[in-house]
Amino acid sequence: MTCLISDRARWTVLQATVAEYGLILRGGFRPEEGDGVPNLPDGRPPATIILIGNAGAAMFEHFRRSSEAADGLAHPLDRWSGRVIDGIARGVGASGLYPFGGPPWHPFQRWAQRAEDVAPSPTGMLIHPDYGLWHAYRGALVFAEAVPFPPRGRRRAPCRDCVDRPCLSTCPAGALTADGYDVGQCRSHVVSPDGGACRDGGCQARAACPVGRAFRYGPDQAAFHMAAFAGGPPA
Ligand code: B12
Repeated sequence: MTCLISDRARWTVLQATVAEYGLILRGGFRPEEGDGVPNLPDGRPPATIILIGNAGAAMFEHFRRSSEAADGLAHPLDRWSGRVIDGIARGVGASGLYPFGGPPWHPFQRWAQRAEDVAPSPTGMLIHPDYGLWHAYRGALVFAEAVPFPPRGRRRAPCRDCVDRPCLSTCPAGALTADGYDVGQCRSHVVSPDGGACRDGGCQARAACPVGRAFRYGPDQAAFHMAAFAGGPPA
């Protein structure tokens, strides 16, 4: 078949499509044994995975105007992500996989490290050189065929040059330290009378990171994610 548009143009078109929802393409990879990528319904392994995610406030501005944000049902952001990304997937001959809906969960953080310049931070979240900790993954496009994507970069992980590590000393509950992340301690503090700063402003340890401050979530978005975390299953 003759290729009428270049690889770069295909990527640019897909980028523009996801941007209509405040989303961004987060790179791609060719799945290999051990990546934990499920086979296609016909039993073949997929040839391409392209990740879709969010950084900063753009996605939340779209989500907050959606029917899912207003219908009062559970998991509005997950349902919005599923509807939007399933629609995008249908338009490009792919199917969608999602970070939510488990357990078991698809290993999105492992996939992200295959696709783009992110690395584990001491918080458990992946840090991005531009977005810092202010980003997440909303889904993946799964293609049977080899679809082109830009090569992964080689940027240095910001945490490697961070001496002060404020993410490990700021948590008011002492739930995030060099010893790890104590989820129970975090949740108990967030729902307690002393947890107002975390409930209203989001995770204080995350906010202490100096990287990507321009992408910091606004108060509504921070409070939304924290309420989802405090209320039960992962956001
Ligand atoms: C279970 C889960 C949680 C559990 C963690 C339980 C635990 N003790 O580890 C809880 C509910 C505590 C949690 C909380 C949060 N989570 Co969470 N979580 C997940 C989920 C659904 C599954 C993780 C998993 O087990 N994967 C399976 C294994 C096999 O996958 P893996 O990639 O190989 O394994 C990685 C993770 O386990 C990770 N990890 C290990 N310990 C921790 C601890 C934390 C806090 C995190 C975030 C990751 C992490 O390291 C592994 C290697 O990279 C993922 C989505 C996904 N599908 O991956 C989101 C995910 C990891 N969470 C995410 C986020 C953003 C959060 C929150 C910050 C949400 C929020 N409120 O904004 C909070 C942190 C709490 C806070 N103070 O704000 C993002 C991280 C994005 C990033 N930049 O890396 C993910 C990828 C979801 C997404 N949509 O993007 N989460």
